[in-house]
Amino acid sequence: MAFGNSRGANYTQIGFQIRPLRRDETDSKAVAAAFSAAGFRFAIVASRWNDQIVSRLIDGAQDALRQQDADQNAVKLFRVPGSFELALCALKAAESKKFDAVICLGVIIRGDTPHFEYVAAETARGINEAGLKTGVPIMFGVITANTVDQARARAGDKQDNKGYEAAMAAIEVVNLYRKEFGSEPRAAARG
Ligand code: DLZ
Repeated sequence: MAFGNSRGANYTQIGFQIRPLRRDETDSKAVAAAFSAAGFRFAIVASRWNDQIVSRLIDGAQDALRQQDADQNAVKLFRVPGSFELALCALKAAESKKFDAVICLGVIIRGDTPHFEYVAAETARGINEAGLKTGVPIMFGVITANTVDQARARAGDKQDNKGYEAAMAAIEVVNLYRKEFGSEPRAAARG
């Protein structure tokens, strides 16, 4: 997203990173096109564990997609029991060739047992593997936190919402891949 400062310079926010716009990015039409969700199809895969917080991540992701002009009916939501189940559902969504990107959302909160480490590590590994295997971008919108309060703080509004952040990242990469590599990720996965 591009914006100006008091001296009139243009900056862009990519996720949480803010940097000056490159010359080729200063045309506002080009910036808007690079962050347009129009014409792309997205799957959101969300877990039901810690549902109150996950629901806020879903809202954040849907807000971002709407704000960036995703087409009506271009976003499909899948629910799975826990974060451990995100990767396989994301893989199946990616393999279906119906989506340009998959956005995984979950909340894993550290308990008193080592379970957290297993669930968090395997969730991250599985999601990464599903993306690499299919060539479809799969976003990691999973909060891993020590406490419920920490998790809630990452499920706030806009940039403070990991679902919003993951959806913006999805929009950025589908545009990047289409522009730089000529074909949509969905098509690349067919081979
Ligand atoms: C079992 C479990 C635990 C202890 N904690 C979480 C959690 O904090 N967040 C989450 O999304 N899921 C948790 N789960 C459930 C696992 O992800 C998974 O659904 C079950 O182990 C069944 O495979």
